[in-house]
Amino acid sequence: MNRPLKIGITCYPSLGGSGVVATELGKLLAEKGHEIHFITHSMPFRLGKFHRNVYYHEVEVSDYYVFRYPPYDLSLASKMHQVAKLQQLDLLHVHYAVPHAICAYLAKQMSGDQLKVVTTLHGTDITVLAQDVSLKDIIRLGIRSSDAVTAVSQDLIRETRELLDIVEPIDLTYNFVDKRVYYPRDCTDLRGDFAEPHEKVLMHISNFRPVKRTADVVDIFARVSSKIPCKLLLVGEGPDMPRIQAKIDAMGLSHRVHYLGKQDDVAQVISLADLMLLPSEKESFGLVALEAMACGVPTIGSQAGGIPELVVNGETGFLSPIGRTDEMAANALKLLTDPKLYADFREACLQRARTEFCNDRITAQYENIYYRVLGLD
Ligand code: GMT
Repeated sequence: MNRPLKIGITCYPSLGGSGVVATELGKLLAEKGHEIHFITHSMPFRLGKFHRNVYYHEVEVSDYYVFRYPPYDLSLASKMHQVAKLQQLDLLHVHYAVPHAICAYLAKQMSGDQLKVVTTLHGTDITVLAQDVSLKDIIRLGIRSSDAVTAVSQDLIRETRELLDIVEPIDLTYNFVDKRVYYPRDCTDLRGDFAEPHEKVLMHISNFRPVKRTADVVDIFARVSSKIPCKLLLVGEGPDMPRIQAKIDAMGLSHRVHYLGKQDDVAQVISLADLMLLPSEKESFGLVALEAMACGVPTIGSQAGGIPELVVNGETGFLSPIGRTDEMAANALKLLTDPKLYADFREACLQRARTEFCNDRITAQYENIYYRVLGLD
């Protein structure tokens, strides 16, 4: 049994799968006896109530009048150093390369080499930002100067190597769900608010950005609802939402669609669904497909990025080439009209989520990485 660690965690606290994973990881590590210090610009939104061994340090940014752009990155780096010194942190675990890996690098310069840095890549920090010439070299510096780098799928590792010429090792650490939170919830009462007993429920959850291809969600639903009675539940908010609402209206589907907006209790919401739709253009992992899998809900989606590492085509869902909404709709209908097939998929989902992507397994992988970089393995 190795000693408990003091770990600083930095993430985007207010949005996205990366913030969710970082916050859940911090809470789980704290339960295992490690001391966790979140260093972020606001309280991580999944942190919730008071947790033993969890501390929160807010980064304050100078708004001195000469600054056209307030220097958040420098304030974060200073705060990381201050917290590391005061709390005698063993390491900083930063989620998302920009600017967090660079800030951790600066903090390490201030604190000394004993402060180790672990960087987790989540996707768009590489697939989008590493293609931006104004950021590419500094992202490479952040990655190369980290003591360990992890990525949430093999596909993301491949892309990081290709885009940034990284030859150093990158650990694969898949995302996870807490099995005490993500399981099929009883929705007997609630489901009636959204669908009649004979209707199927299709769901999409995202930030409604172009990369999610939410227009494809509507196309798939239109095809399915032309064949069987069903409802579409849209969860989340984002820039494409007005366009999607207009498309739904124009297709005469408004009476079949419910807009739930942003929701916190995702496991409860997902348990309302029969199918999750994830036809993304790009997805380094696709956390929502895992959340659905853990609630026994198969995913119909695209073969983009890391999704095939998570959703086993023909076992826990069906995957098609990006944009093939005809095939996706046909697969949805196949599952929704065959109760035996659906029951098999549901069981396979629960099994896979509880084993391959279970919190105990992935948390232990991160701990092994921490002990390794500290020379305590
Ligand atoms: O695009 C999003 O959904 C948000 C983004 C983020 O930074 O949180 O998600 C990325 O990280 C998630 C957690 O690791 C992954 O599940 C998503 O697949 C990934 N998004 C993309 O690759 C587009």
